[in-house]
Amino acid sequence: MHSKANILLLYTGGTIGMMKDFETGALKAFNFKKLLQRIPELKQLDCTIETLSFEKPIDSSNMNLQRWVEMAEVIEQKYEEFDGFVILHGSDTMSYSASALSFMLENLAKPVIFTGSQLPIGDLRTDAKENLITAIQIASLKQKGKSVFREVCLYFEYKLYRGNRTTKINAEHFNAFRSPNFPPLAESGVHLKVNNETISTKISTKRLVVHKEMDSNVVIVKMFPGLNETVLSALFEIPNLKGIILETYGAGNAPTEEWFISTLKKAIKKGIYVINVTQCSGGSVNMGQYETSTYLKKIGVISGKDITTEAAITKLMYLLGQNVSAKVFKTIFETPLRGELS
Ligand code: ASN
Repeated sequence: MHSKANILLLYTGGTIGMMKDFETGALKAFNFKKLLQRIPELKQLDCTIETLSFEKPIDSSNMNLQRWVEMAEVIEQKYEEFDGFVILHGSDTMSYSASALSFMLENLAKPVIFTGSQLPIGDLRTDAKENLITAIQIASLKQKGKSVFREVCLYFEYKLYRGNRTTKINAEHFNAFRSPNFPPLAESGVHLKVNNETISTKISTKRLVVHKEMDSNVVIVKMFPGLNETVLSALFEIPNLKGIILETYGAGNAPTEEWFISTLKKAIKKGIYVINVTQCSGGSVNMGQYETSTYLKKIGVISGKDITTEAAITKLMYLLGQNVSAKVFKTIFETPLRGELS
């Protein structure tokens, strides 16, 4: 007999559950249970849904490490009870959270689907209903008794993506996300088309392990013509700084000037990890393709390959939190842990 999937819906905040403040006109988080009552369509879904909410829902600009742990703990505590998890989250930092959770949840064998919307669910033209309903259907999807999606995903505007491959690309369009270096896992049209070649088919028999330690002594630096020695070297003097995501040009290129290379070299010698990520919205770092990246490779800069900045910074915080030894840090960073790089 076919048993109904049991889905847990966790509301963390975001536009999806917001309402306009009467006095200021600004959007702010609202009691989500009340809003859910306005979606009678949910009763038609072929699954049972339970809801949970952050005590104080937030605009996702207030997302932080503690709240990632809160989300991970909900999944840890409810893991056996539910077949899938849908996390309602503001779109602004959704790609960071999806990336972070992908690293925090090791051996995940059930779907964790992040979604949200650009317009509140109460708005007449809202994109929230479609996102929410389809995300729940996706989380319920099973084949031969096993969940079809067994990873952290992000669903938005008819596309399901691997969460740690996404980036928010538009502040206004309903089509707000892109996965520049990895194809969608599924597309929703008249039919829900699953892209079988892209989904993780690893069947983990190991128990879910939830990693809660992350280290935020890190920074992202975007290169620009004009970045000077005083500024760059001051950054490396930050007490306790452990790693830097360097957003370089094109295929991982940076200036060849002496001061630049020696500043990086000094930092690496001090034990600070420097990770090379491209500031282009698609494509990969390939150190050694140009002379302007050969030096970086020589001095021990780590290649982020085709990782997004969101996945790079969360992977860095995650690996630092796991106290990965300096000997293997580079190798581990350059190896895909959750399908975040090719
Ligand atoms: N500021 C909102 C948030 O990220 C944006 C949204 O959800 N569309 O919480």
